[in-house]
Amino acid sequence: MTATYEQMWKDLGLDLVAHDMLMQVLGQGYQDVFLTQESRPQGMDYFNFVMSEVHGLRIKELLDGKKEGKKVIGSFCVFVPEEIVRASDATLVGLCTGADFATEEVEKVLPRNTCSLIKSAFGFKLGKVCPYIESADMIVGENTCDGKKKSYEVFGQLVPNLYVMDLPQMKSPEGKALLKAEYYRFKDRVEQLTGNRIDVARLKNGIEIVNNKRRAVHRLSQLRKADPAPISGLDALLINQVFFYDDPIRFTESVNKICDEIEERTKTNSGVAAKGAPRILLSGCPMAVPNWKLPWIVETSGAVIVGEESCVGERGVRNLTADTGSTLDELMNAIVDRYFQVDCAIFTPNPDRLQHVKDMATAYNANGVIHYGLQFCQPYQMEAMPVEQALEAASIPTLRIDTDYSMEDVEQLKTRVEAFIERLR
Ligand code: BJ8
Repeated sequence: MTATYEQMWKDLGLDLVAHDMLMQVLGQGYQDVFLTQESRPQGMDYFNFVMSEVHGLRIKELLDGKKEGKKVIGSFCVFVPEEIVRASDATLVGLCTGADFATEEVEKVLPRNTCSLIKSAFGFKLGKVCPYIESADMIVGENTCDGKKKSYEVFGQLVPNLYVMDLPQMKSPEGKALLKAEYYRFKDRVEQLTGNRIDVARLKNGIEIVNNKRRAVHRLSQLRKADPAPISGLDALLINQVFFYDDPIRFTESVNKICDEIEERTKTNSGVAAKGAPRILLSGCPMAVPNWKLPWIVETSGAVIVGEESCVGERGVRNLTADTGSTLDELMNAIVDRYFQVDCAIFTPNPDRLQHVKDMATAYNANGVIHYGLQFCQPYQMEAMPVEQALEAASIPTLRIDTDYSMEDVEQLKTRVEAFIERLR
């Protein structure tokens, strides 16, 4: 891949030496974590390919699209409405936030006690290793947690095209009105960027494309309820991660294809783990590529992950956007209604999330829940306690893990996870 795309990366301004190093680590990590798994569905070949070309062919596709006038919009949060981006014939991509990079440089501009996810975004920019950031015509930041909100003030000095979306903190009528106003402002900005006016037909089309993507992931989630689990949590997480990068129509087809295969598996009671293996629901902070540490520890300790209560998982895709409106305002209201249900921990109070975690544990027949909080993430770390209390009160065993992107605590985490799995047995 390196030779084929070297000029492209150079033109994007990447640091080729650092990028090469990143690709090597990523490739090795992928090999160790994913390709060593047994009984993977054949359909994972497609996702292996996507990952092998995540900085190659996919970037070339985006750049080819740009030559034809198609804009690329980068985002860090599931509150950025993809429907509006699609309606303007632009492409939305999730930006890299799943690994430590250029930490020394990052800590010159951000406090050390910033969560790994934010530091990662800065590291990929400062280290010049993310072709997505460099390809983006606009990068959307959002006022969610304090860390992100304040860090965008600094990020705005590193990139020329940052757009900040304000978001409510409470699920009140005033909060909803703010979201609506911000989505209209975003629509106007996207129209200005792309030169494409968003009308009813275009917005309906955008809604349909994104809903279909979500429907395919819902189908996969339903199939994961089977025992034995027909797909590993790692592979399902990977599919949820690719959701943010791939062409949406191709992604939908590929997920449906793997679901056909998995459906057959469930009919013959075959799976990736033994029937009755402990089943875990993960809950908490999003896990972006290549953050596979905790799922890898869990699934190499004898348990299988059957669901993710996460923005890279069910929180991000839970609801569809109604497409029945016949005016632009009705469709915009439907988009607002859909996103206003996202139960991110930045909301206060946030009772829906407690209910969703409990409901998911029951629906996926999970024996226990592991709450994953990134260090220095106040919203999720603070919410971990009520989540744990609510689950334990419902007799669902819960383990709270706070970690970061380093590998230093792997042994210690493994010991805790193994003890938890023992408890579930
Ligand atoms: S909707 S979860 S994607 S904000 S881990 S940066 S919260 S300190 S990522 Fe998120 Fe949107 Fe919410 Fe989802 Fe802050 Fe916590 Fe870091 Fe986080």
